[in-house]
Amino acid sequence: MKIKEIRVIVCNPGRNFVTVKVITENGTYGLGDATLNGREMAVVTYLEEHVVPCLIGRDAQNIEDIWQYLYRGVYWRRGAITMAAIAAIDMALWDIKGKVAGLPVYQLLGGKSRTAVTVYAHANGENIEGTLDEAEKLIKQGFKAIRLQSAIPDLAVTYGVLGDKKDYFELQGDRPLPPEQEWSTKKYFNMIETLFACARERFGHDIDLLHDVHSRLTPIESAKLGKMLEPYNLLFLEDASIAENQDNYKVIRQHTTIPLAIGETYNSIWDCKDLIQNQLIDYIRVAATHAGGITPLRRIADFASIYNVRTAPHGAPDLSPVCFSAHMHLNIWAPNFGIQEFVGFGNDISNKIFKQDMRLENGMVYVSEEPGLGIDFDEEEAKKHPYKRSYLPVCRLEDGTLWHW
Ligand code: EZ4
Ligand code: CO
Repeated sequence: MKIKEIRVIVCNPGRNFVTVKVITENGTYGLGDATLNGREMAVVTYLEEHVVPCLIGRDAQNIEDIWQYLYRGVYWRRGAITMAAIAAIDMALWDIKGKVAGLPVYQLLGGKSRTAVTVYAHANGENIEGTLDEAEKLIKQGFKAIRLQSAIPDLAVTYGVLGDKKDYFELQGDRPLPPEQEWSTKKYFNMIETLFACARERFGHDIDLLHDVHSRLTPIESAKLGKMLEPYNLLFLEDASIAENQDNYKVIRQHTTIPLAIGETYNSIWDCKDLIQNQLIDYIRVAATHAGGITPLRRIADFASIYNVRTAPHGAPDLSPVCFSAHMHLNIWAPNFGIQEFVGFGNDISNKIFKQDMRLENGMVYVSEEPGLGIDFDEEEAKKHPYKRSYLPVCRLEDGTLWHW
């Protein structure tokens, strides 16, 4: 089953998505996601210039060998750009294998470990009340787990709550240079405990609550936050401190029993290894798109399972529906699956481009039963919504110092 052609298509139904289509000689094709938010075109070039020429004529059935060939065969291993490129090829090959077998990908992984996948939704607000009003709407829709983020009073813009930059993603053409946001740990600490205290008072203790620090805190500040939030029983605290210095998590762990989650920026099992085997985290959040695809995510999940670490794949709006679908197949199989981040199935435009039949019911998502990943891609529709240069925000302290982001 030789690979005949590989197409790399960038579209923007609101966010940029890099989609890879691997086509075999007999016409079967598979889809993969190679989106690297804010650096999309670097991955496109990596694929077109360096990966595609190596794969034409190779047997699409040998997923493992192709993965090893692209990973080990390159002297320059790892890195976000390389791993996003490998990820997209890997997903597409699993998609093809499923189509050939006439089975959804989760069946190839070992079948279902659960009936559906519990997801957590985002409640973002300009203030505590606004965030809790959002949370209430989500609870009424049936969500059982909610991530709470609130803007910090007296700061220009807080990450995850874009404030006056909310319309950034509505802008047409190339977007302005990175939006700038402010950070003050002192002001954040004045707000954050109240947010969770009010949430527990208003919603009780049955609902699962989560929070993402976006790596804004030093380890000792994270430890303090963990202790501060312990009474409110969070499902996990995400990205408490920066991901590069994993010793941070030893410091945090010494001080607090709050469950910790990290990994959305990790590119390989090597990035996860020490945190997992030292049991310094409770949830590993690697994304299929950013850590090399389904093949390595399965390996990471198995490795994590022997150290009591559960999976909680990244699910932000800049991961395409192809990645979400790949996560769904992994989630429904992984014995140590924890929870999936979920921001909806996309807008009207993206739903015309990416066609899928996953469904949300009572805070749980049901996997597609179609062969392969269960997702299709309308190239003509995609062409109507071309790439727009966009950036992630940067973060400064109030005196102008560039902070963790
Ligand atoms: O900042 O996906 O948990 N979700 C997040 C996201 C990430 C973006 C980066 O591209 O932290 O909002
Ligand atoms: Co995050």
